Amino acid sequence: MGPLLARGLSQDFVPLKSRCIKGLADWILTSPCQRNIIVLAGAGASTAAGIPDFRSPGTGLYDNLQKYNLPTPESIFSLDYFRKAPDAFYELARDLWPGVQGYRPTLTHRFISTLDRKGRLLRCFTQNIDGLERLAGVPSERVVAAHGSFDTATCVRNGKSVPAEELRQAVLSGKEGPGGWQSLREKYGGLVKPDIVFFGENLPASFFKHRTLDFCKCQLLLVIGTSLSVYPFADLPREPPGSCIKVLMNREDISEFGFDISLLGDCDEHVQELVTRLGWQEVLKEMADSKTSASGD
Ligand code: CNA
Repeated sequence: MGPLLARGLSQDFVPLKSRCIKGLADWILTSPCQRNIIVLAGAGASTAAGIPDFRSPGTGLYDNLQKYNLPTPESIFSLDYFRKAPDAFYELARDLWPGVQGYRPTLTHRFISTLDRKGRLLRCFTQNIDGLERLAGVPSERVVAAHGSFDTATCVRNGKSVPAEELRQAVLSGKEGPGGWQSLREKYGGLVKPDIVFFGENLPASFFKHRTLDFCKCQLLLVIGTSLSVYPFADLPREPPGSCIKVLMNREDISEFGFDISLLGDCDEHVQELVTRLGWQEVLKEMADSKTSASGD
């Protein structure tokens, strides 16, 4: 065992025997069965569902916003720009609103849910706003939606809460007309936005609460499908104790974060190998069943 693999051992800490999927599977199977795993998820966990990420060259949302004529790609999630020109965000929100396009959880989401069912998941911190972790069965209390969600909505002018369903209907109805977002604006005295976190806005209180409470218990950190370029989320890999094993599953290498295992490529492919080695065939079966029911067979 190398010195790095043995660092900071506590009594109930199982060291990593090898820096590969097999080593990871062995660790999960042999470490004491308690909630000691934290997942940090990003848009890459959902690309296999058909939802583009932000920054992948060519396919990412930031390379495909030309039709909105934005000053910068980030403007679409900027509060100042939204106040001046809300049309672009409202149009995009039609596609992103969970349930509207019928996006289904990926193998990665189902694996996270299985970690929970097996009593291993302490928390899933997600930057995603697609709600697919919960759709895969991860209980709400195990998910920290660090960049907010479409579950609630607020008027950006006066802070009034607005029923999310009312906003959803307005977004789907478009700008004009009795049910459109202009009439919602008039009704509430200002533009209404879902409580997803725009650039410059505060993260939800649950992010700070669980950042403080959870990471000291974390023995395995799984970082999946994120460029780790949005802060303060990108600081989270530095939170666990030194003994924590850190694993990356991502298409691009972000080794500056000091991972013990870097599994580059599609996360679903690594998850497939991992669940096979774990003997958790139910994850693959669930995935196959969901594909069958989605295709109406
Ligand atoms: P990002 O900056 O676009 O990075 C995505 C990362 O995932 C990149 O490093 C890709 O290489 C990698 N990636 C893409 N597909 C895969 C795959 N199949 N397997 C493994 N890796 C893959 O997105 P981040 O999540 O890092 O940035 C945070 C933003 C993105 C948050 O504010 C989110 O709200 C926002 N976002 C969310 C969604 C969603 O909810 N599904 C979609 C697009 C953007």
